[in-house]
Amino acid sequence: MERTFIFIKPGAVKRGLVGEIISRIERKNLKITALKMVKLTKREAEELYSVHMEKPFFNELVKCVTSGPIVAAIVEGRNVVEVIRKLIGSTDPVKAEPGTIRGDLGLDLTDNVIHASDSEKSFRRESKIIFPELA
Ligand code: 3AN
Repeated sequence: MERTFIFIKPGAVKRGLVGEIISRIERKNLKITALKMVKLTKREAEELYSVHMEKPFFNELVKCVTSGPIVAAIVEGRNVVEVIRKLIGSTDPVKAEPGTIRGDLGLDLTDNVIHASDSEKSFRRESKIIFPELA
């Protein structure tokens, strides 16, 4: 069965949205197969977002995701990479459709509620940073 990696960003954890977000994922009939609350180190955050290293928002992004604990999960289900990306909505919560996680729960572009891998290759790379014991 296909798997993907997600993490709930520090702002959403602080706002008490973990239950709401996990519940939306479960209600879609996707399965949470691993779950962890951690505070990312600067190095882990830089590795996680290494594809954005040259972007002007890179430092702000690393600062944001290391500002407090995140809740990371591995999620399993049919076409889960695509399904989760649809559930979470567009990168900018202002543009994300109502009904999506970012559309309903977010407003900030950097602290945009949740991250989800955009491919199986990204899933393998990203998940082993947080769940090395499962690699
Ligand atoms: P997504 O998370 O929807 O796959 P990416 O991979 O393009 O989006 O960007 C990774 C993260 O970088 C986003 N989740 C967001 O937090 C941040 N980000 C993307 N674009 C911008 C931007 N223009 N300004 C600030 N932060 C951004």
